Amino acid sequence: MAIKKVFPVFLAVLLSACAGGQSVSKVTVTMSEFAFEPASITVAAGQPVEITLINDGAIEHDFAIEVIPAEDVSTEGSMSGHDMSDQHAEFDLHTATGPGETSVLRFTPTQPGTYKIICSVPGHLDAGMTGELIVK
Ligand SMILES: [Cu+2]
Repeated sequence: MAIKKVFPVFLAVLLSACAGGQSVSKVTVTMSEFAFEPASITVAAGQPVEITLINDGAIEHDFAIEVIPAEDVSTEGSMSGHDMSDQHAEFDLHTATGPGETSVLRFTPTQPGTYKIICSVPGHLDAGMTGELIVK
């Protein structure tokens, strides 16, 4: 009897969590030398995403996606004076985080696909600092 009463409530909570729309998908990514953890992130098209980037390393790292259709892009706590001298292109998504610091990247992806995440600090991509954002 107890199960019959509780189950519909549990189901309703699950459904509201998955309903998309205005709910924000929150992800925490830890950066270090030279990796993103987790290296693969899966989010839903049309749903706002908030990625909290924790730099657990001893040097600066960033999180960049060169091309991704996205709306409502904003960052918080991104480093100023970040070295982007290696760059030949602008990034659609980019936030730089100093050692021991945290920054936040918010956006809403609009098209399903697999998008490459890199750390654009010179030398880091070559050292294997890469990941993927999967938009379903
Ligand atoms: Cu890096």
